[in-house]
Amino acid sequence: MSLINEQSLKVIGDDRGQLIALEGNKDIPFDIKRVYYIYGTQSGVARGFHAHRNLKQLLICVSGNCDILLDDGHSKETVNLKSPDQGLLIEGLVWREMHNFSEDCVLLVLASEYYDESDYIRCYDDYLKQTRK
Ligand code: T46
Repeated sequence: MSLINEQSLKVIGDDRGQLIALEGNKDIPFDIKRVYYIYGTQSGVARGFHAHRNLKQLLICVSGNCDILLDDGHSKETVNLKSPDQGLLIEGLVWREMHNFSEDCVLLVLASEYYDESDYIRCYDDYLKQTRK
């Protein structure tokens, strides 16, 4: 089974342009407790390099593009997020890295929980141990 769970977001368009509306527990499979966005990432810089114990997230590149690498401890897959109507759902114990941010990239993230540093696994060796329990 693929690690990449892409969600095609419904676009409401008319002659003025496009609009996408996302409602928790309707358009996405969790209640939205937190929203954050990443932008201005310097060329050649990668982010992420962690997994989450419980968090569910939907990632959307609302401008520009970037690569998201997902790793379940057995296999790795990379998806290029490049369109505002393309969502990437990440749930479960999955290691994630973000690479190749375009200069204009704005990565919007909808999250199922409030920020909690104790939910992060930031050491890859610890992550692998967790996946092999
Ligand atoms: C993820 C990927 C896709 C907060 O204070 N509140 C927040 O809601 C977040 C997300 C971060 N922070 C603080 C924690 C760090 O001191 O902001 C700093 C940078 O966070 P971090 O290094 O974790 O950022 P990324 O880009 O590596 O990862 C982020 C999310 O943290 C993570 O949950 O899945 O984006």
